[in-house]
Amino acid sequence: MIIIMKPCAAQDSISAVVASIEAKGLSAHLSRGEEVTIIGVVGDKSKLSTENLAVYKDVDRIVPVTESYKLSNKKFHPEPTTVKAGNTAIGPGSLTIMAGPCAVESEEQLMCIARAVKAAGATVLRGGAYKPRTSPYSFQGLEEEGLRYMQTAGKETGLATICEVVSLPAVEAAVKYVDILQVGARNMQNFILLKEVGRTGMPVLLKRGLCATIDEWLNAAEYIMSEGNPNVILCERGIRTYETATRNTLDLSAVAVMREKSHLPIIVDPSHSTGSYKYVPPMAKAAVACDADGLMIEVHNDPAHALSDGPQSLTFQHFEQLTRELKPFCELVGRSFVIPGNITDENAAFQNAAAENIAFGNAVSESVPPENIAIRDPEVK
Ligand SMILES: [Mn+2]
Repeated sequence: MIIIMKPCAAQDSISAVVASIEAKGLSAHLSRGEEVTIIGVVGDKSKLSTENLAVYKDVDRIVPVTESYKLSNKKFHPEPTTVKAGNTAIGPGSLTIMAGPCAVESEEQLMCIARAVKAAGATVLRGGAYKPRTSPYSFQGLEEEGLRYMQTAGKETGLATICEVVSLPAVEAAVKYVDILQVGARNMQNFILLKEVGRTGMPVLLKRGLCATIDEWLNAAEYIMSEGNPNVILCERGIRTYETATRNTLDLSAVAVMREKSHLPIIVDPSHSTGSYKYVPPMAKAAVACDADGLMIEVHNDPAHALSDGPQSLTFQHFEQLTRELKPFCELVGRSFVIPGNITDENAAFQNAAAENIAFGNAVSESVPPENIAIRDPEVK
């Protein structure tokens, strides 16, 4: 339930209600708005009699919260939440772009991508060090070595960093190196992992499961928040439907529904949801137009030779073009978005280097799965 205090309720009155809740062994969560303060109650509410609370001074009304998720519920916290990570803040008023390779492949590769995405307006560097792949024979990630490269790239560019964690040892390692932990779609209901990332207190990006309903997704967020961690960012990354023309089906209506149900920031991943670099720009624009707080986009210096998710990765050139095209959409929805630019020449040099395969070395390129190359346009063969 939530207890809505009268406008300008005295602090003594608020404290008295909180004390009575805590005396019954329940927890009280305060949300102070501009006009009213809301007190959310978490725990077995049968221990509390609403009649008793209603007579407390300055209590306006008591509203039951029927949803099983409480801390992530907008009724508990009507104002939108901003999550701070590294040098950036994810929430209302700005558009956050998280960009980078699907998988961290080498230090040089990550550095060149980090510089390119920063110049184009990204403020968060993504990169997988632990890759939960559909096939056990696919590249599984560089693990802690990849995390170290993420930290170096973050320090050198000033970008915040995000990396997926797939196990408890991965959480233990990642907290030392990156700014945001990501729980991937396949682990959305790995409740042990959710509790563990909750206990870190670090920002957590929670991707929606392939077949998860919005209620299940918010309950997963609740697992993290109930460990005392309010820094949860939601990420819509496409759901499984009967459609096979795209990798998944991007459910943009989830952004609108989340705005109504939750105060947590929500970002959209047009890369994994579509599976093709061609569909990333239009879906990215649609996500900004429907008021998402940010985007997560896979960018690679040489998509045809990417060790993971090459077909859906944008080149530097495509990514720069996309962020320029996103500017007017940001203005329409009242979100600030800055493109620092100015290192274009440097980017071009990196792309040339990639083309000559310096970043990878021949050993890696020989192991490229042929389907990664075949699926790309003739222009990037
Ligand atoms: Mn990927």
